[in-house]
Amino acid sequence: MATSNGEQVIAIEEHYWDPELTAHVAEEDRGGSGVMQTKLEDLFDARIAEMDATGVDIQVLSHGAPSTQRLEPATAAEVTRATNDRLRDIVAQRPDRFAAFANLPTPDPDACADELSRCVNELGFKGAMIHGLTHGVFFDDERFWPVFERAQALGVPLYMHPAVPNKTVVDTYYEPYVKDFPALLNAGWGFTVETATQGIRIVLSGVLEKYPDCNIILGHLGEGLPFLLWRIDHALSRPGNKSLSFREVFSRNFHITTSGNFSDPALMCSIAEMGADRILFSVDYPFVPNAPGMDWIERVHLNAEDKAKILNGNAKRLLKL
Ligand code: GRE
Ligand code: ZN
Repeated sequence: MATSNGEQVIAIEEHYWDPELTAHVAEEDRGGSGVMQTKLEDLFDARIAEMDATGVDIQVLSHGAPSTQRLEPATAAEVTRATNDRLRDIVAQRPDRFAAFANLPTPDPDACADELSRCVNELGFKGAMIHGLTHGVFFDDERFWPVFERAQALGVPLYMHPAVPNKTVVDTYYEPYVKDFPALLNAGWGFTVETATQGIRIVLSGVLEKYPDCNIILGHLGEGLPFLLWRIDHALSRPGNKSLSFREVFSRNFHITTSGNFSDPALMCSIAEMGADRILFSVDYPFVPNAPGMDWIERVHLNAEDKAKILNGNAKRLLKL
């Protein structure tokens, strides 16, 4: 295991599916079927064999999109608690290979902060992951601010993951192309637009002024935001806009991961904007296989110190692994 020069490999956006949770999610909202479903639901055999074969030491497990974000409000808290308990049992079987991010019952905002505390304090989880909007509401909504407060108090990060966009967005932006290019709605583009928007809205909301030690993680090398940071920052500083340094907040509160974006130029841009201390390795298994991610990070042109931070050091610090 590990890389060829012995560096431990921690991958932090690695998905699974809980069949009992999936039963509560509408079929068109589920992000996979067939072979993908088999891989998502396999936790121990094919998954660990592929980790062994490619050198991934630890997967920080998270549910696939949309996780618990589209549950009915009345049952969200209960279904989410049961899902998190089962995830704890999975990690407990292989604590040497797995850690976990909590699912939060966002359809019932008042239940989220306490579930985060329970997951961190009692189940040993390392943070939480949110998948897109909750019944049309972004996570920067003030109803979710207690989660930012709690994450800061607990010292754990909140990972903003994509989900398939709202129907109105799909119809207006993508509809004529979806039949021939279904991935346009997810990793091909729709995911990126929605999650970059979520990241920007979190900065604009002011929640990170109130909870300045709260850490936010974005996957896919920051959903394009490092590349656009200068332009966003410059435009939002023009007269007529409220006073806010977008760059300052983004650089202080955000970390990004390499999930599903194994691009040398995109990584170089991200390091130039954010620094190697803010970049964490991840694959996005099983939507993306481990091998291309591991091949890429092995050969990418970085000094050994920065590579070690990206492969494990930053994750150990941010997730307290
Ligand atoms: C992902 O995490 O990358 C993902 C999903 C669901 C569908 C497609 C996809 O979670 O790429
Ligand atoms: Zn993912």
